[in-house]
Amino acid sequence: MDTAGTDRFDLAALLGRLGVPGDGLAAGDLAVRSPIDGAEIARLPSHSTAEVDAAVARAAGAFAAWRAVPGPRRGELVRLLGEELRAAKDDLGRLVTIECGKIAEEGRGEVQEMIDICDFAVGLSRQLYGLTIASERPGHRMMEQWHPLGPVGVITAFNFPVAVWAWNAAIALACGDSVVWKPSEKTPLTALACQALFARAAARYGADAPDGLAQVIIGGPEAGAALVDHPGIALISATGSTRMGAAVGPRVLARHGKVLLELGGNNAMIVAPSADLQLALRAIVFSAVGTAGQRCTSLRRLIVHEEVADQLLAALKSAYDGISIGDPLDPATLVGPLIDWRAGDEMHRVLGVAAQEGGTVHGGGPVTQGVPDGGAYMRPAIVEMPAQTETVRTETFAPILYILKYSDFDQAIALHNGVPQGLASCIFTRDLKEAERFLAAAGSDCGIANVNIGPSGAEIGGAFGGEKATGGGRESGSDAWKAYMRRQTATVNYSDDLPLAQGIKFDIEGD
Ligand code: UN1
Repeated sequence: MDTAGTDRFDLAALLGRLGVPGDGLAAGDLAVRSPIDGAEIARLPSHSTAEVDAAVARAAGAFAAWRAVPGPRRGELVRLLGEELRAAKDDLGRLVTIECGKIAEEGRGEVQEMIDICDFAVGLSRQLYGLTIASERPGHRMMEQWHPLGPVGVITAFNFPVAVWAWNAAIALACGDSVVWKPSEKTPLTALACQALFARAAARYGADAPDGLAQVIIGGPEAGAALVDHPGIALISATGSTRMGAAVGPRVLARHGKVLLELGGNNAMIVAPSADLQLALRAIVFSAVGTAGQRCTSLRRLIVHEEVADQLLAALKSAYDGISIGDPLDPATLVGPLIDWRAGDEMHRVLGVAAQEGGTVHGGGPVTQGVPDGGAYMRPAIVEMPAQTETVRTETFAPILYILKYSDFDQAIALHNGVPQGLASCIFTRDLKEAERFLAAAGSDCGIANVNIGPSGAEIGGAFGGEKATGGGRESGSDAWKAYMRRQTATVNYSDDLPLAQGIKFDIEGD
């Protein structure tokens, strides 16, 4: 099945264990490449618009049946999916590494994130509760109830090729919705593997899991657009760039659909003079170079107090020098390749612009020794910037960390919030007042704000998402499930009278 001729990753056996049928993986129009060496690993047929329509029709049928299944029974299917994921953790994690290039440890971590959200959704399936609200009318009861919403369209990015689907699918299924998933065209194999694991869970579950409950659409932007514009999709949950979100959002709203957007971040850390610098250093390195800087939560801006800037920068440079860059399947590697050379070239271009804007660039070039040929292996870069220029304000999906200095706390907050995006943020400080000011209304304007923790690597239990150009959506934990259900305010009159709200009198003849 390996279109390069040799099955260098033992992919056929891996896909076989995951339950992905071997036929049809080598003859399509969509070339799939491993970022490890840039060579082709599969060719999948893209779905046509007519096939997207057919999938949505199946999803509508599945929804009609699934919404009538009691919530806790729906949770049982998600529990079985979690079991399948536990059993397949190493295999699916390896496939994630082969297809998107993140290191093996992070590939497995991503599958763990799927297992965690399944566990969460199983509990949630017994907790889809609403409020009772004090009615102003005598003999009346007012309540809020939550009903399944409809087929959910999930559009995901290459960098978390499986976890973000699980955040959506586990919650949507528990909420009584069907799911149609359009993964990134760069990572369709992991999607087929998830689909196969879901099919295993559904086969164990029983007949009340209807056909078409979870489906995958393979293809590029046209397939995504067909889903976005389809009136049968009640909610589009889309993860990607701010540009993609600006295109998708209005199109869904124009057809009165619902939208949940997880778009770009430009995440910062403030390092205060009282910070534990050793702790900060570890958090910076993980969040700035982990996943090769390709998380939406990756650390991109370091806003450091001038008193500790030199010391921290020296420690950072030496930590960066020691980072092992190479084959992500090698357990000793901390930084794997970028997704492709387009991303590598873009990193190179952006560093050039940053230098023109007055930045001093450390690192950042391609790595050619000790790495597999063909992959976009780049040395992570640190860039000392004189100001928060347009380049700093723009998200580049690569391991570039801009350093800005500050002298007073208000200035640090102003720099921190002075970007279009608003996803993840953090401060390292031992000063309680600073920590609280960072978390207060006039502090960080982001959806995620941490104290003495880096911006990336959020747990599934909280709501995940951000403000401003990040799109405003929330998924995963907390009450993010409410986006996947429709809210109904219901009032019941158990009196013998018909009092009107607001005390309005509207007596008809004969009263
Ligand atoms: C993403 O990069 O799209 O908080 C998701 C994190 C992960 C999820 C990242 N739990 O870094």
